[in-house]
Amino acid sequence: MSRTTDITEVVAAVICRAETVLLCQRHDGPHLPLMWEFPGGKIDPGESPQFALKRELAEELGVGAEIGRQIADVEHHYSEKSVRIRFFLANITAEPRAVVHRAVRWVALDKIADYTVPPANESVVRMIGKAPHGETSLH
Ligand code: DGT
Repeated sequence: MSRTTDITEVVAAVICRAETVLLCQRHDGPHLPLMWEFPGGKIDPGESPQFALKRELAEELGVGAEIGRQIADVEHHYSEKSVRIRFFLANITAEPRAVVHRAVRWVALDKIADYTVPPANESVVRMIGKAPHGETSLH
């Protein structure tokens, strides 16, 4: 079997609002416990990345969403699995609720370094921490 078939395809949303970004805390568990991730999840068979991300944001945050451009494409290998995560800018239509996460929080961009993120997210966090406002907004 080729290695690429073992990669889990994931999408995640970078949702910025007034110098903050939405981070979601994972539950205490075996995989990435209590880390702060961007909302999103696995792409189901037959879904486009954008469709999958809209579905995940509805399921995880209880909101509608507008998906913007892709800002990063990261491959990461955990000991037990490999993921490819595509990160998209997005806007949401309502205040998010922690439907599946332990907590959701709007984090000031200059405080984001205080949050422990999954290793696969570190380059994206550095990028948005430095980006001028116009580059993280959808329009
Ligand atoms: P699972 O694997 O079905 O037990 O459930 P999760 O919650 O571990 O996995 P899921 O469906 O959210 O898939 C996302 C995978 O990507 C998971 O291995 C965690 C990893 N990941 C790394 N950074 C992020 C991120 O910023 N957002 C999300 N949603 N996943 C991330």
